Amino acid sequence: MSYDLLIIASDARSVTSFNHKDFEKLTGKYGMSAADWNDMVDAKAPRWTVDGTEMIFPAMDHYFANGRKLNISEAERKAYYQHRGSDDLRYLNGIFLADFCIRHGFSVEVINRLDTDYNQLEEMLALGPRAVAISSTFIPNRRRIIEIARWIKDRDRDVHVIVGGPLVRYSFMIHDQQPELAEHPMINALYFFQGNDQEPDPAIDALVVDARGEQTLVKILEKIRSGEDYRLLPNVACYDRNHRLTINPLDPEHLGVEEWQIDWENLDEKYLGSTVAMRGSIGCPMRCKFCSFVVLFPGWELKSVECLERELKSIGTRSFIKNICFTDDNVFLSRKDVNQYAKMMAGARLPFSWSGYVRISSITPENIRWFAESKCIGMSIGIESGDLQVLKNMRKVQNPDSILRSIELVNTHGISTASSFIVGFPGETEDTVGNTINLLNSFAESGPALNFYTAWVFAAIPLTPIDLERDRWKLKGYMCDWEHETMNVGEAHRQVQRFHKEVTRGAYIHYPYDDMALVASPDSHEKCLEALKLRHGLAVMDEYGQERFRGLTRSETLNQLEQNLYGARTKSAE
Ligand code: B12
Ligand code: SF4
Repeated sequence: MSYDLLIIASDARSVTSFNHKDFEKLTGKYGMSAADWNDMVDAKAPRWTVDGTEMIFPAMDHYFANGRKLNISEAERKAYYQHRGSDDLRYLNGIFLADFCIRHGFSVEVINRLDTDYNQLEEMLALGPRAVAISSTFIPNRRRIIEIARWIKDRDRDVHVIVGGPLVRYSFMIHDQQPELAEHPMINALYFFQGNDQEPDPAIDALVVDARGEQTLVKILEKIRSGEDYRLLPNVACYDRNHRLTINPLDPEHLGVEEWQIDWENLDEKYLGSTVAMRGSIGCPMRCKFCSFVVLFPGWELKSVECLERELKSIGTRSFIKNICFTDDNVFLSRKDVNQYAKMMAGARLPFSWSGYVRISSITPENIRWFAESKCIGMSIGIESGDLQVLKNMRKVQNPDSILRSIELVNTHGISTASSFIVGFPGETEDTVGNTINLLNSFAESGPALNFYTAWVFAAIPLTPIDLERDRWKLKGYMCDWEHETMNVGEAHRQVQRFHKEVTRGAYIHYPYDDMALVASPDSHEKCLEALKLRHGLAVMDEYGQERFRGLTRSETLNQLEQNLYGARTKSAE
């Protein structure tokens, strides 16, 4: 049996597959090592680990039940993660492209996460796809994509490997608008069409440079089916017989946000899971100065309330879907929109819970009730900084007082938050980071919900609004090799470490597989909160060799954690 297309939707290993030794040469001057690089690119917070396993709650159960030992097999480890449900999130790039191609008459398989499904890739390749589409949405690194493409070609020389999505589009934009960056080592490592990439890579047959690209993909599949050459199609980049890169003329695709509705009711269950991603808009009307997304999609289109309601109800017909994640930064953007959308969702009595990105300024005492009634269990919030001036520099219109009020309001309605912060934006100093740390330490803890955070080192991405204001901030360098008037990347990295050490309450280090499960946990809020605090302390002490956290030694922290989770079973010493 053969089929038309295999789609690879994500690969969590992608961010850590840089050659950090190369980068060490660049950023050594800021006191950064290759290991720092690993942590920085992945926004890797210290996490409590035992024998290499991150101590998410089922692992803790095992550890304490076995006299503080963790003898688990790889299969058990995987089961722990799956048990928590979030492993079953199906990404929207995979769902959308599959639905689009199927409805254009092609047979399609999807690998949702390559990092956990390498065996599946082997099996799917054995079934003989005509083409493999590697989506760069969640593989934002040229080297990793080439690695995957070569792996595929080693097993099937005849399959057509097509790459598309945001990384390819962004690469094209840099190549087109800032060709002088082609030799910069980080730009080169990350993006296509730059210096090193002028050498052809025989593993990739074509790259689609359009911001969307699904229609071009369908045209490529049609050509492959009829045995014709697709390399001259508009929006396609490939290498010619003389090994020269050719980027064909563009023919921008425009499929309005309401023009293509995924056929949620009929799409085969194998493409969906208990959690699916969906979107209510494309683009964003804001212009935060660090943001590269608005470079990719400068416009903004929002689905109407009626359209979104129809879509949500059609998802509701699939009883196995228990949760949805909105992928937009902005369905819940302006207050007026939020009121309409939240009210509609509350009224629709949908059979699943949901989470999404919400802007702090759009949350009000009135609309939060609708959010809660519509079973919103989690909000992702780009807070970015706790310092008013840095927020202004970022063009992020919010202030620390309103952030605190909103977090409390959201929590009291049982909605947990995952907030993200950027450290090192122009204007950042040790003092402004201190203000951000104070903000987090001031988050209300009255519950019943919980708060998590991620802290990123600022990246100076070409073409973003801040990149276009370099002189004003004396900004030099690109990506994670930068310095400006008030900080450099090495200092920003150290400030992120300080962040983890000094945030001692309010919000806790995010463990990807635990957070949503904790949110749904039947345990009391006090118990979950205390466990998060103690685990945060263990992570910080182990990572930074700190002797005490919140006044407790490591051994006292471990005892309290066991006591907190299992009462009488406490051991007196480690
Ligand atoms: C949601 C989201 C997340 C969530 C995902 C969970 C969820 N609920 O789905 C989380 C928080 C986990 C996440 C993580 C990361 N994300 Co993110 N994320 C997004 C976001 C907001 C939506 C992505 C999405 O689903 N879009 C909807 C789909 C349908 O659109 P799409 O992917 O663009 O695909 C369309 C086209 O691009 C095209 N297409 C896609 N693939 C292909 C392939 C071919 C062959 C063709 C022809 C076309 C094509 O077809 C689709 C339909 O038009 C985007 C920004 C945005 N609004 O798009 C950032 C975005 C994708 N993320 C980004 C980044 C950098 C990351 C991280 C690497 C951050 C980090 N350093 O850890 C990680 C990656 C983790 C990993 N390796 O898996 C960048 C990607 C940049 C890039 N690839 O070059 C984006 C674009 C944001 C930005 N700053 O610009 N992310
Ligand atoms: S960070 Fe989010 S809100 Fe700001 S411009 Fe980018 S997508 Fe819009």
